[in-house]
Amino acid sequence: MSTGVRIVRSSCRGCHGVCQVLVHMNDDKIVRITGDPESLTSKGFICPKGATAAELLYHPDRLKYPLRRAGKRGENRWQRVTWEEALDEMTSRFDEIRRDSGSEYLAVAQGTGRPYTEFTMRFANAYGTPNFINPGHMCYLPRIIGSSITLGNLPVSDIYGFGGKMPACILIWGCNNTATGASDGMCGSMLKKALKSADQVIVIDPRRTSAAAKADYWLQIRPGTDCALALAMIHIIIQEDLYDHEFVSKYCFGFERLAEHVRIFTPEWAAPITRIPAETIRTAARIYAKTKPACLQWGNGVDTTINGFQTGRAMLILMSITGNIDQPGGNVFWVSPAGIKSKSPLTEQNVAGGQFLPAGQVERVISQNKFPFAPNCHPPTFWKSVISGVPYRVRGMWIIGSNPLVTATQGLTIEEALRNHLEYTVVSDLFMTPTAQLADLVLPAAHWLEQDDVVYMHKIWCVLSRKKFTQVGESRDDRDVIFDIAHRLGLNEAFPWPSRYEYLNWLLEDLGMSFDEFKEKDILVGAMVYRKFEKDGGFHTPSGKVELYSNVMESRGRPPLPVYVEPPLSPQALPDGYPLILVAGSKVLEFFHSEMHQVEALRRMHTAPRVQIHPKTAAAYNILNEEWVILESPYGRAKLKAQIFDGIAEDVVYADHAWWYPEAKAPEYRWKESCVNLLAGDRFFDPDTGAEPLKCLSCNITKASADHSQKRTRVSR
Ligand SMILES: Nc1nc2c(c(=O)[nH]1)N[C@H]1C(S)=C(S)[C@@H](COP(=O)(O)OP(=O)(O)OC[C@H]3O[C@@H](n4cnc5c(=O)[nH]c(N)nc54)[C@H](O)[C@@H]3O)O[C@H]1N2
Ligand SMILES: Nc1nc2c(c(=O)[nH]1)N[C@H]1C(S)=C(S)[C@@H](COP(=O)(O)OP(=O)(O)OC[C@H]3O[C@@H](n4cnc5c(=O)[nH]c(N)nc54)[C@H](O)[C@@H]3O)O[C@H]1N2
Ligand code: SF4
Ligand SMILES: [Mo]
Repeated sequence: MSTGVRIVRSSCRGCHGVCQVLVHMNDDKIVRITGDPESLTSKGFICPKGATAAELLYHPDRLKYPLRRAGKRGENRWQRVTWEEALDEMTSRFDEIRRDSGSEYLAVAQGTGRPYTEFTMRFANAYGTPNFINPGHMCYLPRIIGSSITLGNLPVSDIYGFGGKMPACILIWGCNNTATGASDGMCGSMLKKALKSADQVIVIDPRRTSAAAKADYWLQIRPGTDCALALAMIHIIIQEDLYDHEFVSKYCFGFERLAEHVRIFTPEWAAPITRIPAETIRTAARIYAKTKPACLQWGNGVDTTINGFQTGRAMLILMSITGNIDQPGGNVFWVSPAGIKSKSPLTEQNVAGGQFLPAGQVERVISQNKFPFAPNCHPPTFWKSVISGVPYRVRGMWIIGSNPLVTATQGLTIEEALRNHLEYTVVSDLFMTPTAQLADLVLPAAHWLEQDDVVYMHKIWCVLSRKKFTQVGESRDDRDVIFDIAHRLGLNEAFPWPSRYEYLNWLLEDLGMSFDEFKEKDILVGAMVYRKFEKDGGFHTPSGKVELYSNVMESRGRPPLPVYVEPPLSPQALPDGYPLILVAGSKVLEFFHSEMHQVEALRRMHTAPRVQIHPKTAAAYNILNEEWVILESPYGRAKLKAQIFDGIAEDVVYADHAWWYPEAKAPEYRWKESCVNLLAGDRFFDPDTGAEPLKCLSCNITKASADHSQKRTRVSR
């Protein structure tokens, strides 16, 4: 039946998603996707990933049906099977593992937060395995957990003006979402608008990002030293009496101890560590404290250092002592729409505040984890244990939406674990990837244009609709597959709904609305209230106050006040031969980590993995713009294309992460060629969260044409 030309609203999931989009259809075919000018969340913005989503959806290489391994593992020989056969096989293998070895012998892994997140953890817990793996330890979770123990909730930049005020000062710290599209539920284009109306903009980034180029102050920090900067700013704000006395005395816990703690952390102390002049640190601290309201927009640059967790805590202290918490134009706690149920019911809110884990899992996981605040297994440690068999060798694994060979560190260890040690691996993905190639069963997952959904994953003030427009092959929503497997394994208590359709209706039932009715509304908005702590009896922390001095940290024998630790993999700490500081990957506009490299339009915009290098350094190393070079660390190497860029310090280079070549020959797709994560070590982790210091490694750089495998160029500084 012809349905003709029509335009339907939905919400994009090209990244973590927040933009409402218009999907232009001609009969059953999606012909174009554009921004929705009437959207409250994104006001018409769309980035290239959103605009080209149909190219990914209809890409000829999409997985279209379940595939069972036919040859040896990793040989790229596959046999098409029906969903029924695939589900039967998984059920019997998962059941056998549970029965013969115990449920901890199955691991469940997911990639970054995606629609499946609500059920992956639930499935792991219902099945009974603590071996739940995801990249959260180095992404967002450190900030969420830090917020949870300090404030009881995650503070977000208030840039929509709901309270009648826009931020007068914006401090962007290790975040680049104005250039990359969106992050952590915030549309970069909306932040850009807020930057225009702010009186003062300060950007703290080792690179001159587009926001830094336009800012009033760009603090070109030495990678990995943010905690020192934050401590010095706290020092100035207290020493110069710029803090909010009323808020501190009424609502903060441990101010005196904080003041005593930061007494020695002067700007003169921080300057040589951070390479930011002491006077600039003073100026930044004064502007941030005096310009009200001020919001601090942090990002993943904060998480991925050896003390990212403490750094986040220091930033929360800055927001708090300046009185910017839950004030219009400051850092606020969004109010979600009333009446919609939590996405993962029958759960308790975990230490990560806002993220929901199934009841019981929190303490159990923590008790097994050497990183006291991480609510998941530590991936590098987990992968090693698969090979060593210590404390036991996990037998099976279900990897949903992750390409860890390329996006995690230790890709070679993961390859070995998948190829030679795990007995049975299932991978759910949209495409064959280097990781999926090592599976025993591969399941075709649904793209966001193939999903009906109630969307409110990141903490945001609204809930959006997402609609299923089409279906390529036999792709299925991950959650439907999790439902099926859970029911087959008898996990009905944790999965009481007959199917995801009933589940979506159940989420909305208290509103008296069905999912079909919700699809017509497209957005539900929460009624924002500010200064909630005045009426709600304070903050959801042990003391009921903002814990500048953290009781939770103290109770776990960890430093209750933030301390700075020197990056352990800096050139200063390593043997000769690796003189450059390596920022190993941040997000880029055109791709989502290892995703979308199949899309020609995006590859035309970003043709190769790039390494940014200062002109003087390039000259010293005799490297030309657009020339292929080899980056090498004590742990590995990668080939990238030089991009001469004067917005980076002379001894710092920045490299794109998560590259592989989907167009290259299977099963490897040349993933080992340009994967900068192979340069990360495996010895240093944030002691609280297990985060890896990806943004402050060290390396050497040489021309790719040099005979590299024979000798390593030694360059003195
Ligand atoms: N060097 C360096 N490394 C990093 C980072 C960095 O900044 N630098 N960032 C880190 C961060 S913050 C994160 S979150 C991780 C991300 O790590 P991952 O989540 O592993 O990365 P992706 O490449 O986004 O996703 C992996 C796969 O999921 C598939 N996929 C996409 N959507 C779906 C879906 O709905 N269902 C299923 N089943 N599959 C889907 C994609 O096709 C892709 O193959 O990487 C981390 N790695
Ligand atoms: N287009 C696109 N959007 C994405 C993603 C994607 O892959 N592509 N991924 C999503 C995910 S999973 C995440 S976690 C978010 C993260 O998005 P963001 O929070 O923006 O994090 P990053 O892009 O990793 O890094 C942000 C900035 O930190 C800077 N930086 C690096 N090292 C340091 C340092 O030591 N100190 C400071 N102050 N800054 C440093 C980098 O130069 C970069 O400009 O983005 C999400 N959005
Ligand atoms: S920023 Fe993210 S949500 Fe917005 S259009 Fe781009 S990919 Fe989609
Ligand atoms: Mo992330």
